[in-house]
Amino acid sequence: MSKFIKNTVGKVNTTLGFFTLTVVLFWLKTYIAYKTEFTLGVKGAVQQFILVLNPFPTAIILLGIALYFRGRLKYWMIMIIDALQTTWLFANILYYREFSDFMSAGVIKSSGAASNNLGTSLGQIIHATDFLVYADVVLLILLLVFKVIRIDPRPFKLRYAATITMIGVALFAVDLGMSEHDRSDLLTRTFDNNYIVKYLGLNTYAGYSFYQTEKESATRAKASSSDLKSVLAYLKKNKADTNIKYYGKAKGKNVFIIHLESFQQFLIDYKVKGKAVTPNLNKFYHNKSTLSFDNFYNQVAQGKTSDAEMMLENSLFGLPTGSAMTQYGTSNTFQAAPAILSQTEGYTTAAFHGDVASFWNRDNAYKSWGYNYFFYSSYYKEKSSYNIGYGLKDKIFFKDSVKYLEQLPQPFYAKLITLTNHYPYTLDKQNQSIDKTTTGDSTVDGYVQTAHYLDQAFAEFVTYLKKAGLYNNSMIVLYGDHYGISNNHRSAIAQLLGKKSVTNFDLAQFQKVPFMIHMKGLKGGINHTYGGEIDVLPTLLDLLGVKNDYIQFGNDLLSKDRNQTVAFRNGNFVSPTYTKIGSTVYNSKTGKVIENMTAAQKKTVKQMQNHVTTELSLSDRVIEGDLLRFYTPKGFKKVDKSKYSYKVSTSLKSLEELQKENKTSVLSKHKGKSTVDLYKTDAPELSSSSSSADSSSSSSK
Ligand code: GP9
Ligand code: MN
Repeated sequence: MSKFIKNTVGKVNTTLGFFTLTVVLFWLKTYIAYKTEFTLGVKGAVQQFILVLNPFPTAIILLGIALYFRGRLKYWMIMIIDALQTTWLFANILYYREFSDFMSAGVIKSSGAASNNLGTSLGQIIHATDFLVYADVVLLILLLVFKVIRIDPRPFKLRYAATITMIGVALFAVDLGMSEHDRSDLLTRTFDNNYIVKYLGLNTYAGYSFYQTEKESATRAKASSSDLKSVLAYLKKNKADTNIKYYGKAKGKNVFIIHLESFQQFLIDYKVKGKAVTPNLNKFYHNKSTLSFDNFYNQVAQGKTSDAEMMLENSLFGLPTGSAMTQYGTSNTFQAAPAILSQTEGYTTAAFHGDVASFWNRDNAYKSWGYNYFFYSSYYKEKSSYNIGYGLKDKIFFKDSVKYLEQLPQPFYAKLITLTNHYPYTLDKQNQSIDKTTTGDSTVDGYVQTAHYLDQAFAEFVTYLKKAGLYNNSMIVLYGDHYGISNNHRSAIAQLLGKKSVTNFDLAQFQKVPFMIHMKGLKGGINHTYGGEIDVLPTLLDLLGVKNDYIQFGNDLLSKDRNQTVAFRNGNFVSPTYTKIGSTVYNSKTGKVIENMTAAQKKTVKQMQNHVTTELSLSDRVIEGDLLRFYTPKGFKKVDKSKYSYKVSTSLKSLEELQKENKTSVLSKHKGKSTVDLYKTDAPELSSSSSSADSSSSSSK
């Protein structure tokens, strides 16, 4: 036995032995950091396995570079590479502690470390124990210096070095393959830095981030203010007039944007076995003070939710691939709804969401958009039963948002992003209160159950708004972000719609999502204009009576003379007359293919196609060239991201201070007495605590 130990220890005196020891130590500390410093949301055995595996491939490849060097130099190369990798780990531990996100190349390049206040607060976030990540590097150097480990000066055979590189590459391929299998489109869709680290490791994340940033800054550098000319000319030509009947009707009101996750229009008034799936939303939809749009389409691409958010709050399209919010949200200049409303109308702006802050890069993009507050998962009480899928269950999310909502000075602009109605539409038994559909497609049939749950959660929130006095002085905007059932489920879709089969035209119609605007005194009704997510911001700004000189690609949905051709991100379009999918043109009234088009029809369709292609490409040019940095409308000040922090302690303190100086919050209006008790929910997860809270409040009366 002792011989075995001696032999093994002896191996450390060979190049391969020393290399292996360095790799293992680097792996160990990375893994410990994964577990203790970052919240990677690892779920299930496969992800756990990938996490264990992922530090190895790049460590082997990178440290392996040293093996191509001669003599003693290869040892020092190993140590230099090890120290560099460790510094990247160290920097990310600190950065993550402050921002709940990984450091991106963009942040480093734009000396964003300073603009994110990292420099000033470094002293507060650094712990003495953080330096322990360097322990193995220091130890190995000392062991070499004091010759406890002897340097093996013999050249390392080239073919062995190459074999080690190949092992690294092979392991990388395994890691990538398993990751893609578990989470497809990992690299192209760019959801979340956490994902890249969870699946591919910190080093790969570094490479990925630098590659993306380089690509982006190249286009950015090429762009100039003259590129704006064609954009401005296009917008001038296409701007629709405002509708005097509605202009300014919502001036000064609070604004609620309620993001209905994966919610499609077909759910409105839809029944399963005679029971309405969304009775409360149906009522809201048909309310005489609700403007409801029944030809409103989602226009998202791969960026899904983030594309919807980008369109809704900037009236800029998402990108053909990936997510504009992740790729450009940190570095670009924006003139988004929150910034416009807070700067020009004095609104307090806040986003609420029960997922981690880094998903879709919200933590950075929201700063660029001028959100004063962003309440994400860390702001909510975490309990495993409170979560499903990506995060908090909607009923708990809405209820627990109230304690922050009531502190916002009015008027406010509050966006609440729901989550439970998300693929794969699973819901725990105790929350199921409607039967599944019976198409036999297991990813489809749960959809009505989570939608039903979302409907109930929404109703509970509305009841609270009424009790708290918010219902009558707010404009409540609802929208579905994108489809819930993808086009891959043709047969299930046909069954849901009561058809034998569905055509591509039907699938285009299936992209409708709800869009509703409710406000006391608003002349409501079902509006049939054709529009999409790109049109929301100009519509809302007109209702709020805000002067709109911004670069926006949509048009007020209430305008009488608007162009009703709705672009899908892939260049297809729908309109009241023609629908074009690929090269096939349909009559939008009948849904039939137009076989032999007349010359006049061809000309019209061509014009429509031109319009669509132009608006998409100009919007891309604005984002990819960061063109808004060259255009600041009068009365608007460029957003300074460094002024915003979404750190829990900072926001809570700021809200507390606001209560003293500004007396307009709901809390102030209730003389400092919280309105949280007004909130009633039947969420079973809260039943024991809420009943004890109820009994304690009643006994104190
Ligand atoms: C995650 C949530 C879901 O935070 O917004 O995004 P999606 O998968 O719908 O794009
Ligand atoms: Mn979504």
